[in-house]
Amino acid sequence: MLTVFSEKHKLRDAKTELYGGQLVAPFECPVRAEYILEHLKSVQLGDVIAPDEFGLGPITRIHDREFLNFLEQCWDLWVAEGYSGEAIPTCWPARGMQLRIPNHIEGKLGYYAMAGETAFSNGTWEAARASADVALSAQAAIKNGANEAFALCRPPGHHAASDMYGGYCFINNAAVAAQAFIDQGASRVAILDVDFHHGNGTQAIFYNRADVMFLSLHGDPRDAFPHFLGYADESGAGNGEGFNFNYPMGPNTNFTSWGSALDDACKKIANFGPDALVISLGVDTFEHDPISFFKLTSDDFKRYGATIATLKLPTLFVMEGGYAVEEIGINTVNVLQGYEGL
Ligand code: SP5
Ligand code: ZN
Repeated sequence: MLTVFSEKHKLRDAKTELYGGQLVAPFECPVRAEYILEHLKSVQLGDVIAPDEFGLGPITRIHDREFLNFLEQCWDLWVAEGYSGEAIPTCWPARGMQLRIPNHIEGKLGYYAMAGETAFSNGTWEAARASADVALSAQAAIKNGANEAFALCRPPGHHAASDMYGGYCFINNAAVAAQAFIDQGASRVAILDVDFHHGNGTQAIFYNRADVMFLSLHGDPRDAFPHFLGYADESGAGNGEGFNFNYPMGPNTNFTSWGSALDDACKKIANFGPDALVISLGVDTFEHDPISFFKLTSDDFKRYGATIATLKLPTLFVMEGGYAVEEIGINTVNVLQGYEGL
């Protein structure tokens, strides 16, 4: 399987994450991508190529211009205030307040952020753009005839919506790639999100659309981040009614129940008959993940990769979360090798 990878991911290297009332070293860190790359090279999964540059065009098909301008200017505006730490929002437009975009950076951060754990740091915008280029390059490889490809994206994307960042995500790489398939002539695309966390950004982006089906297996929002989306009764709206499927699951969910949810999701994908499948691939479902509560084993990742392959669809794997860094390489590559039937 072809992998696309950019060294520019290293530019996303925040020093802080707000966790448990303290500023800690971020769970979403550069070594994650390095360990995945190292492991897929060691098993000779296939060629590893650098991405092409696609510019902002395909990104603006998903994200608002003003939001992208904010991401581009965020660090400079923050530094101009004279702050010495990283940019973390402290004030949000909560119930009953105005949804107008403030001038001041503190207000802009609150307006555009969906969560406060994600600190905006120098280099974040450049890394996020390169991450989208990685997804678009892997998508292009499939458009040009490859049956499958792995976009080793970092930072991840599935929590980012058209005008919202957070949950370690800035640009929704999977959504940008799915839209690229549509813009190049695909009639239907399915996005299957197997990250531990609900893909709230991806769901929101396609919620009113019938051409992109979204399915997500995740920790129940009553118990898990992002807490405010991902319930089972969110089925789509307008034209998109019946094209959104959520499978929330509780603490200690193992492969028996998780695999049943996957089987059900795969049936829905097969009935939908998409031209391409995008997998939002997070391996934070792992039993030893430090911030999640599912109990998948390293072998389970291989098993579900094989299940995804039974759909026999052109398949783009887009890297999302996974924070047990010692095992992130084996777990990620197990999905890809399971898909390849190894
Ligand atoms: C892409 C992705 O996986 N983003 C996840 C962002 C989660 N950030 C918030 C984590 C809050 C964790 N609280 C867990 C308590 C465990 N003791
Ligand atoms: Zn996650």
